[in-house]
Amino acid sequence: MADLAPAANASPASGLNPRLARIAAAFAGSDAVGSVSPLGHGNINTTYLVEGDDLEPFVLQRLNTVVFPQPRLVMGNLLAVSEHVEGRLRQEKGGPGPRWVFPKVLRSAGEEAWLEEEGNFWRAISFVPATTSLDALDTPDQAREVGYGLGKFHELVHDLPCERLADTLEGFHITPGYLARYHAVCRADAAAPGRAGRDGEREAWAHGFVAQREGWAGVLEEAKARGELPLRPIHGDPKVNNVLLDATSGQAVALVDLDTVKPGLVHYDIGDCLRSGCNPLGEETTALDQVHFDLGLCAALLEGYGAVAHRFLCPADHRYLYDAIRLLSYELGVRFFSDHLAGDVYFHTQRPGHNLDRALVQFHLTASIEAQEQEIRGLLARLQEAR
Ligand code: GN1
Ligand code: MG
Repeated sequence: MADLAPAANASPASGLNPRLARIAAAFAGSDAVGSVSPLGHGNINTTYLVEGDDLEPFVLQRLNTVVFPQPRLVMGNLLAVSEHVEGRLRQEKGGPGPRWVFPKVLRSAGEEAWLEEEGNFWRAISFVPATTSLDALDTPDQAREVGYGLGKFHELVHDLPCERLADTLEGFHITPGYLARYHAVCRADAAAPGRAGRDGEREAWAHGFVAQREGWAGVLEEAKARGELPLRPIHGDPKVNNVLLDATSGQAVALVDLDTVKPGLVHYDIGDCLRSGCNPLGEETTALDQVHFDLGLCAALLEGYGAVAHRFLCPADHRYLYDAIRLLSYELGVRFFSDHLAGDVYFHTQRPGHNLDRALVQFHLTASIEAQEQEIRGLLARLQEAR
């Protein structure tokens, strides 16, 4: 992916990159910007934390407009969801339940919710202080909180009509579409010369893994087409490090990374959260033989989710939850593998073969989910009974 903005570390001795400082200042009102430092390690957008002596810290992000070709619509969705959730949170205020924060969109000097500069699209949102985020979970308490966080988010948005949200990322989580792209990439790849990071043996294994499951991969889209599963507002990317946990109590307080909020199936979110939360080695590991889906974390995550989910899940939703967990892991594997074969054009990578490594992690995780199907179905049955 072309990355045209200067890197944050290309800064002068003062430590402040002048261009980033100028862009950050547009969202900082009259307060001086002290520092702009890289935040997190997303695979798509570029994110910074902006701080200053008198400044409320905020998150500055350059949206990847190759992935999100209509960034104004992304902001439209974010504003619609935040208005809805703010209303819901105002009603709840003073009521029971733990603290919950919805990050606020900041206005630029031009009073817009974004800044367009030299072909780049920038926006800023409030920073949620005194929180941590984890790339992988290792205790049931953490998993329960992550599950609760996703459930809380779904509960807050489920009554926002989908018509108020645009489809900002066509084809997102439509597994048959990713498979069609995989086949197109395979055809082009067959004619392309070798590149660094290629590994014939591991690629052949991955091709076989994809092929064996293709017949089943339309399961959620078919249920959606039959009218069994309704569209609802979803987060789109609720992997564990997008759930912020209070630094002291460990309780979930916010979901961040809201660019993928749009109409979809809650199954995409539930599957994505579980494939991420129940993989204790995390999606960047290279210890493939140790990759596994952890049932203890799964039980706790579903327990946290179930504490709120009974307010909006319907019986048909429950029928497809096992498939969702298996599918989202498989789908992400197909996406990483296709990107590897296409020459790493979508996900940011740090080394040749990085996307192949990531794909194999997801395929090993899928195999571990399949090997534990009965146990996972047992845990899902408990979720259905939860009240
Ligand atoms: C991407 O950029 P990031 O890390 O928030 C991707 C998700 C994947 C994730 C895997 C818009 O999210 O779908 O699950 O990488 N986002 C998009 O780490 O494609
Ligand atoms: Mg994301």
